[in-house]
Amino acid sequence: MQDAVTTLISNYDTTGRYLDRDALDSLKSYFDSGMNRVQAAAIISANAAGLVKAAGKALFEQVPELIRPGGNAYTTRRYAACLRDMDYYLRYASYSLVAGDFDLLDERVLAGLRETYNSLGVPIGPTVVGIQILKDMVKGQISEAGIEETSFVDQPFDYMCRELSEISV
Ligand SMILES: CCC1=C(C)/C(=C/C2=NC(=C\c3[nH]c(/C=C4\NC(=O)[C@H](C)[C@H]4CC)c(C)c3CCC(=O)O)/C(CCC(=O)O)=C2C)NC1=O
Repeated sequence: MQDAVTTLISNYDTTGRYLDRDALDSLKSYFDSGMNRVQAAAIISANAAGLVKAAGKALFEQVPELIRPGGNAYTTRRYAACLRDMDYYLRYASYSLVAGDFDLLDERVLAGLRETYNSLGVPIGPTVVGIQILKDMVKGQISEAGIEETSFVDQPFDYMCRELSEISV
């Protein structure tokens, strides 16, 4: 599992180079955004249960077929599994925000997910909608907390959506 710093260092180490201007610029921007990343993770941790509940509610309002007979989130067990998956996406997004890297998303979340979802008939499109709703809710809370520049928050959520959609083709 890599973070922004270990990824960068291992790239330079592979070719035996000292850190150059590009490396230092990218390290500087990682550390400059560090406090905001940590604060974003703190806000997510403190509000996780409420965020997952609200995002699930919004998803089922937007795509009500999911919780009707025949829908993939129909029955209490599958409804709960769906919210649990939303909780996974949120928790791993918070780790990835701190790490400044997607490696842990590949390794811990996305590996083998397509096969699992396909074999259980879990629809990718609505899952992506759910992740986007989570993202927007998180961004709302983060800007309420006074962080003006929230675009860094998009990255892990968008990455998971992109990878999920691509591998589902
Ligand atoms: C931390 C990494 C990780 C992920 C991501 C993960 C996902 C994951 N979701 C699963 C199931 C599931 N996932 C869903 C999710 C949904 N159904 C919908 O209609 C919605 C679109 C969506 C919620 C947004 C459902 C309903 C199931 C149960 C499907 C079934 O058993 O029939 C399963 C099958 C095993 C199980 O039920 O626990 C896995 C492995 N597990 C992991 O360890």
